[in-house]
Amino acid sequence: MVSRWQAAIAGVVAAAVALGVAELIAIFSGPPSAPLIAVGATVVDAAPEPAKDFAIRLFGVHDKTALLVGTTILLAVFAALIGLAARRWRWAGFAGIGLFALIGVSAAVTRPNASWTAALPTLLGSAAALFVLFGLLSPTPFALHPYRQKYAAPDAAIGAEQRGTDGTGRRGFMKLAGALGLGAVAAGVVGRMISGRRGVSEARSAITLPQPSSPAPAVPANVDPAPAPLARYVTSNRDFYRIDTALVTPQVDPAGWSLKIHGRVKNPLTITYAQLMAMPMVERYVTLACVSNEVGGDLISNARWLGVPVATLLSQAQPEAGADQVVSTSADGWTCGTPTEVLLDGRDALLAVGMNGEPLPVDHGFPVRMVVPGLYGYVSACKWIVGMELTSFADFDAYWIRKGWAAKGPIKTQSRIDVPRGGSTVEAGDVVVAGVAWAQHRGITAVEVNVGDGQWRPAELAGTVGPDTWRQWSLRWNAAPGTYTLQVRAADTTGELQSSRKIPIFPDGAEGYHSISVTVR
Ligand SMILES: Nc1nc2c(c(=O)[nH]1)N[C@H]1C(S)=C(S)[C@@H](COP(=O)(O)O)O[C@H]1N2
Ligand SMILES: [Mo]
Repeated sequence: MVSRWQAAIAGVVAAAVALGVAELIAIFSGPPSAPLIAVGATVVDAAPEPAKDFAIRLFGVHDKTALLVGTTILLAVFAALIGLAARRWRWAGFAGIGLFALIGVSAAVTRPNASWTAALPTLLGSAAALFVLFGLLSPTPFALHPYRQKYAAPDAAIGAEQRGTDGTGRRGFMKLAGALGLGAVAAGVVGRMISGRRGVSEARSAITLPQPSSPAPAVPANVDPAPAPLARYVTSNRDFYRIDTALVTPQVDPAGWSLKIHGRVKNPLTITYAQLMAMPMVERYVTLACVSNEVGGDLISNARWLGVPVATLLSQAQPEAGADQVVSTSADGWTCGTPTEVLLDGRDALLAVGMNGEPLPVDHGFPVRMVVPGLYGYVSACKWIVGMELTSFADFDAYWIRKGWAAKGPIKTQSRIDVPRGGSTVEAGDVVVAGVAWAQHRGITAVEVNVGDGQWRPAELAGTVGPDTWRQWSLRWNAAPGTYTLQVRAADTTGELQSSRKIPIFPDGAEGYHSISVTVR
């Protein structure tokens, strides 16, 4: 019989082979069908709000990586236990691997839009795992293999004390296990690489964006006050914040893309990418913000979007009276619900195909996403959009609403200090305090800064193209040596002053003044 250690290693190697083989099969059946991704995605969707909150607080933007690493470690521990159990009882090996296969297959075939082929990576991976597990656990591992003799030969020379009790040799076992483990990792890496290549980045580069029939307003010269602010008025695609639940970015080919507008409409319709691209396009600057942005946080960015007004399509579909919610569905099954009224009130709500002059980046929703000025992303900014269903708020709760977030998500008036950085030391004298303020679709009218003396001084506002974007502000402060707490607050066109009450992001966005500490020397 192999030793306990060898049995545990056999279990882990079998699991690695299962995942490696699964990644290779997933080249054909699609990355979301790989068991690690399918199970991870199921966990993400099922996680209750407190668990998700905890993970984000602990791992920040690395929460998805943490989930995958955590799942892999758990899997390795269970695999070792299965190896140990199978050493005694053969049936335990079958049962253990069978259980994992069941979990993997159930997760993979129940992902949105999954076909039966989604079961293949797990099934073939598990078959390979059974073969490897029992091969390694046998008294003469893979003895039937014709090349077995080659591995066994050098061992014969190393003396009985170094060999296993069965005479096959510990070294031979480790070599085999190591080779299989390495092979499994290589298979996984190669599988992922090929899947990545088979993505839609080529289809994306082949796209030429149409000219807008209604171009974006010219950006005034004074939107970025000197000295250069920390966040530019227009965020580059590369720097634009990214938030979504996708463990692997959905790869949606524009050639096969269509958008179905259905539900409570008089005239259900389906449009293709070519049809959408042929429609009159408008181009607008809109600042997106995430409801999970903490006071002072950076989950907010501004871009120039090119797209078709949502209202154009809705008016073709003709919503029925009482259909007060439009539920957008992403290719990966994520949903968000937007008030029909907001989409029809004349604001520049777009089905966007372009971002800062380029086709939408894949991470930001290629080929088509929704952008709605004034609403947080979780109720409006559906990426990889494939469907819009007219329904009512009474009848349907979208993804985040089921987890307790507010059904309606208007963006709150907020402001942030970007320079100086909190906790930094600056030279006494003329200090520039600067940052951004936002109140999308209402527009910022004033920003005030308190440099620690209780007085609110008006900051200078930089230019803007309109109410749908954030706005830079700055203040010259004649600072004497000391330590100060700086605070900022903004007012919007409703005349309302930003709320000073400190409240957390859940359930409808944080409130409170951004406050930093600065030392002047
Ligand atoms: N398909 C899909 N679309 C989505 C999300 C998502 O998880 N899946 N997240 C939303 C949220 S919460 C935000 S804040 C914005 C962020 O868009 P960005 O990643 O382009 O900045 O996308 C929205 N659209
Ligand atoms: Mo968000």
